[in-house]
Amino acid sequence: MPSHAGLPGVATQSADRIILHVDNDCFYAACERVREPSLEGEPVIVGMGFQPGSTGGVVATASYEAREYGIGSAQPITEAMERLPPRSQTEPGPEPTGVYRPVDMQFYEQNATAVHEILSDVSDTVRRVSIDEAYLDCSEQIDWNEAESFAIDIKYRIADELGLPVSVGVAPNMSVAKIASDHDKPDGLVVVHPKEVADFLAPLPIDALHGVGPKTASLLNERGIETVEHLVARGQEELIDLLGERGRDLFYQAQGIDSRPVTPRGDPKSLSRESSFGDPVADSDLIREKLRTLAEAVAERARRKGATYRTIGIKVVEPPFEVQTREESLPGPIDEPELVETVSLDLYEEFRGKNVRKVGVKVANLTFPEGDQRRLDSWDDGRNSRELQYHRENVSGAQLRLTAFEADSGD
Ligand code: DCP
Ligand code: MG
Repeated sequence: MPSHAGLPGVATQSADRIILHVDNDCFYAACERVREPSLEGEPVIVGMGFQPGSTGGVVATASYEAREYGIGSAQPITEAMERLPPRSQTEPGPEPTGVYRPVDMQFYEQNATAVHEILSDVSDTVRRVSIDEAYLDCSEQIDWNEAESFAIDIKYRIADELGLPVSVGVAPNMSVAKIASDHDKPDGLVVVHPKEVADFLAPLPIDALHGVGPKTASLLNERGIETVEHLVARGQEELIDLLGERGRDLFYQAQGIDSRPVTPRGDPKSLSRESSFGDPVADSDLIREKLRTLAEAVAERARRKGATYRTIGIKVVEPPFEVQTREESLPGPIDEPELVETVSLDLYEEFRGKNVRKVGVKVANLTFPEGDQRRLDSWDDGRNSRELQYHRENVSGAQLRLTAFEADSGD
């Protein structure tokens, strides 16, 4: 097993993890805006059990403009309409009004799936936990100094491709990442570096902690516990006396301790690693060197996971956010680090001379043959000895083509 010590960002300890929590802003209302862009900037209220022309149902969500009027999830529509009367198409008046829409679950699910597809494309370790939120473990894809730019790219891509705003929290574990994504909504991005966890949490009101609703908050407030710092200061025993086992959970959460792994469902679709330059560069030697390092890291990770790949790709980000991807399909699944490097460098040729902010390498179309490691020079299924030969052929300019010959050794 090759050692991965020294590869940048390859985390070996849980403290090094880079976890993202991605949560859509006013999700159902934002989906209504996708369908009806004129609702941008308007107070939009989506009602569960609501029908146009009626006053029934409860608020599923409200856009941030509507929240300004005290409208929020779980409120009866009648109450919301007292605060913001429904807008009339025919007689728009001077008073502020709200736009009310019924829930359309099928449409929201479609949008949620599209968000999830983007997240699964940018990260191999994604766990969707509700219709509009997911955790990503990007420890092996980026370094901490890339975290902010990585999150910006995700936000930009979801906004650009789907027209949906998200808030992202980045932290060394799931619970702090969730608190961080909530911290600056909407369109938020909060990065909490491992060393900043305690300082970030200390001044927050206790209802910033996951699972602290109005009841628990007032119970704690009555005892003089208003901030996370106060909660930690009381110690575990007092919190357990007050809240039972939940007190213990809160005590850990308040200290930013959470070792839960992000457990994706199913195998990853791709493995990638990316790295940005401090300032954009055009120096192809520098860029090629970075691609080599990334290719090595990605191929190493694939091998460690027992994955073979049929596609090798690169990503080149030109300033400010222009993401370009190129990929090459292989005729069969392989585990061949040198080819990852060669193909990545060949794909880069097209961008030679261009100013580049960030590059990435990816292997995709993964299969997990469970120990049956495929190498370029041997293809042994135990019964037939086969040889897989790859012939590289320069077709035109930088275009690289790979062809495979599967030669039966004869039986
Ligand atoms: N939802 C609901 N009823 C609730 C809470 C939420 O039907 N009581 C639905 C509507 C939300 C979606 O779930 O759009 C996602 O829930 P969130 O808690 O993430 O709320 P939003 O995405 O609407 O707002 P935020 O910007 O606070 O995340
Ligand atoms: Mg949300």
